[in-house]
Amino acid sequence: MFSSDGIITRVEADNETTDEYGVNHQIRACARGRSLRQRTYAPDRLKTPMKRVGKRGEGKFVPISWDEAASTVASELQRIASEYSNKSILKLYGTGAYYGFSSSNCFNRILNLNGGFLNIYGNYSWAQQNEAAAATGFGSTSGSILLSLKDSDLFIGLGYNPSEMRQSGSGEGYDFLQAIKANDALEIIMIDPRYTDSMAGKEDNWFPIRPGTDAALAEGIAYEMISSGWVDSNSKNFLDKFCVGYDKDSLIKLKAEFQASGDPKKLAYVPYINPDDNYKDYILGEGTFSTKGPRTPSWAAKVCGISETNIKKIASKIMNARAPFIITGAGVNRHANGEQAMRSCYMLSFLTGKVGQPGVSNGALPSQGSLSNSGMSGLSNPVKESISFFTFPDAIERGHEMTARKDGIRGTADLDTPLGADLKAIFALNSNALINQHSDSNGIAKILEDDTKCEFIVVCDCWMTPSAKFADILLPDTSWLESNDLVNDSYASGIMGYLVAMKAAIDPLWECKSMYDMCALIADKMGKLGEYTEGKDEAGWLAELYEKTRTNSNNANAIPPLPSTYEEAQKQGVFRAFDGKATVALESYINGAGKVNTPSGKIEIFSLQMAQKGAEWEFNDEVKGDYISSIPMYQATWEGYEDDETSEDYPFQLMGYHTKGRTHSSYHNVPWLREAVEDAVWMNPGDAYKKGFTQGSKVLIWSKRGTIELPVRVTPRVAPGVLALGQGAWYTPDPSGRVGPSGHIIDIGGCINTLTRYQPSPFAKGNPQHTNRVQIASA
Ligand SMILES: Nc1nc2c(c(=O)[nH]1)N[C@H]1C(S)=C(S)[C@@H](COP(=O)(O)OP(=O)(O)OC[C@H]3O[C@@H](n4cnc5c(=O)[nH]c(N)nc54)[C@H](O)[C@@H]3O)O[C@H]1N2
Ligand SMILES: Nc1nc2c(c(=O)[nH]1)N[C@H]1C(S)=C(S)[C@@H](COP(=O)(O)OP(=O)(O)OC[C@H]3O[C@@H](n4cnc5c(=O)[nH]c(N)nc54)[C@H](O)[C@@H]3O)O[C@H]1N2
Ligand SMILES: [Mo]
Repeated sequence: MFSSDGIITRVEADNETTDEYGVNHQIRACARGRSLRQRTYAPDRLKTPMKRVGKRGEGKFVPISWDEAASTVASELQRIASEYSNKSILKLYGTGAYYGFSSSNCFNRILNLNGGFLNIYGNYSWAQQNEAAAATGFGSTSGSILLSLKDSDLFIGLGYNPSEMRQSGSGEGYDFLQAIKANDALEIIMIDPRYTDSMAGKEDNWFPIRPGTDAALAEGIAYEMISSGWVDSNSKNFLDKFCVGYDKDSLIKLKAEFQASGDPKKLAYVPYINPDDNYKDYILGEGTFSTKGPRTPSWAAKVCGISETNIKKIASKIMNARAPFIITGAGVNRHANGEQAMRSCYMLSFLTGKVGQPGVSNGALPSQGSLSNSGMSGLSNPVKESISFFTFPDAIERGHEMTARKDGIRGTADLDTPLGADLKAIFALNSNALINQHSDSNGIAKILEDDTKCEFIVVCDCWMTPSAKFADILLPDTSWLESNDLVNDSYASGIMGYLVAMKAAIDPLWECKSMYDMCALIADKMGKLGEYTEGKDEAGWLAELYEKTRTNSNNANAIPPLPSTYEEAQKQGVFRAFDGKATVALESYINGAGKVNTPSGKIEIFSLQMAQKGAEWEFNDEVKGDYISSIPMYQATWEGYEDDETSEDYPFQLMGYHTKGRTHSSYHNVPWLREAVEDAVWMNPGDAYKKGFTQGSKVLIWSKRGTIELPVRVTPRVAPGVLALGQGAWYTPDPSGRVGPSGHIIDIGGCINTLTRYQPSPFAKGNPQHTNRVQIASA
């Protein structure tokens, strides 16, 4: 970072160290990091606190003093808690600022000093896969570390794109590249509707697949493995010993064992164990599944779009591989059937019977290295109830009646005790999920416009985003180049973990304040300043948190070692640690005597929790695919490939992907990046020809929920029948009020969430944002 007279003039990436991979490689910045100067000085930076003057969402504000902003927030917080309930206050999901000290924990402190707030569980990234993996018996990011690819001979990635979504010189994308370079014998198969940068010639085969149909592919492969007798002679012992639910016998045995256990927890599951619901019968179309028919490759081919021959080819490669390493990426999970799709793909690894061996993984995302930084405590929250992060619109409209049975509410006394409060205040902190990153932007805008429903919205951001326009009070944060802080690699560093002792490059711009300082002002107005600061100023907190970080045993291997004071650490800047062990997923379970964390203690092909919730919870019959199956099953859903209801009016499947040009909506307002990475919808040449589109021509895309306008990129890099659009562009209803074919004002910003549907997934109540049916025409 170069600055003169307090102004940043140039940003340079990490050029310290000798840059040896696996020793001290450089954490080189991606395009986003390199564009920070434009981002920091963007014309739409929030410069002063503001309050809304027009209709909510109109974007009309007037500047106010910090004193007025803090008083308003403090008094509204107190009013809403006493007039309604602490459960009426929500801190919205938000990922814009990860750093440690001045994190959104500052807001947790003031919200908790006010008596607490409604919790959320889950996240937009991994909601469905976290539940799928937990139900199976592991963590969704507990896969073998990429270093162990050296022992593998076959890699299969389903919706796995580390080169674009884990960039930077220390990211998983770089690890992946190094790992495949180090193993010439490795065969690479990629399954994705898009031809991604993770391929770009490095793959042996790309099989384009229809979005939301990976489970069908997995079942076609499973059929080959089972019907050929391969499983019986190669992996049946493994499945019997480490898993439950592969066949009927395993479930009969489990049921008897649970019945005899006398353990009330186990006894409670007994009514839900139905041995007829077993994976083998389902795949072969036997037993109670005989009416469904077998899940043959020819059946699978019709659903997923990969030919029968190719499905058989993939199956035989898996059977013949010495050490198959399979990863199912989170693109597969962000669908209406994400939970079951992930579980189905995990099956491919377990069917081989080789999980736990060198070079083999369990289907989950690979484990990462990490150094730890200590954060400030958010204090404890007296409110015990939580909603899924995704269901805040429901909590506004009908929070009082939401229950565990209908809405997956957690922390209530029982399945039918209602949450008992509507949402009245939202704190959107480093979040654009209020409008832009949530589903159905037009729908949520309509709910928020009515300020008698949610009465108070606070947005703390650095820029005037689509969500910021919906604030009642806008709090301008310092950007991280204006902050002293201690930050780690977050959860996504790649194999090398690191810590950065940040030193502000410039002073806070305009009237921006750090979250720590703005919350101190609010705490003061609440009469809780002492409890908030615990008698420390910013430097005091940093010194204390640094000391905790320095003595954390997880950081003992940092290079260089952490010096004794925070100031010295800031001089050094970056600390790294690379653990060279080729850690293998579930190694200790398979090769030890332990258990996994499921009710049965085994890998659950038949999930007891899913069986129970599937039977107890209430689902909507009118929503195709709204049910939970006890075994992994391909689930045809609303607006999926097989949805007849929408196929005529909305013939294309549309999925968003995480683009190199942004982090979600962050960095959208950086002109360099808009120039570098085009925002256009990808369409297959055959489809474009039929529509008569030429390269770059403007198109309208619409769903039942909205219309967007943007250019088309005609490219064979996307499967026929599928449209792909980088997610995160800013929702911008045409100021001239032009209405599109959907009957809504056209979003000229091209935000994919103008088209997506708000429909929580069955189990996780998560975001199905890659599942959409749309129509497209020339603009
Ligand atoms: N259709 C579709 N929608 C999606 C996804 C998808 O794949 N498709 N992906 C989903 C996923 S995985 C996620 S994680 C969510 C992400 O959703 P969000 O967490 O909302 O992420 P961003 O859009 O990056 O918004 C972060 C906000 O933080 C602000 N910000 C950045 N730096 C700072 C700072 O230093 N201080 C403060 N106060 N604010 C700052 C940014 O300006 C931005 O408004 O989106 C989800 N939405
Ligand atoms: N550059 C950049 N990096 C990012 C982000 C960003 O916005 N920009 N966001 C970060 C965050 S918070 C997250 S959660 C991660 C998200 O990381 P991911 O969830 O992995 O990202 P996606 O792009 O949604 O999906 C990955 C791939 O899955 C494919 N895909 C989508 N649907 C299907 C399907 O049904 N089947 C198959 N086989 N493939 C499918 C997509 O085409 C894409 O290539 O990325 C992180 N990294
Ligand atoms: Mo995410």
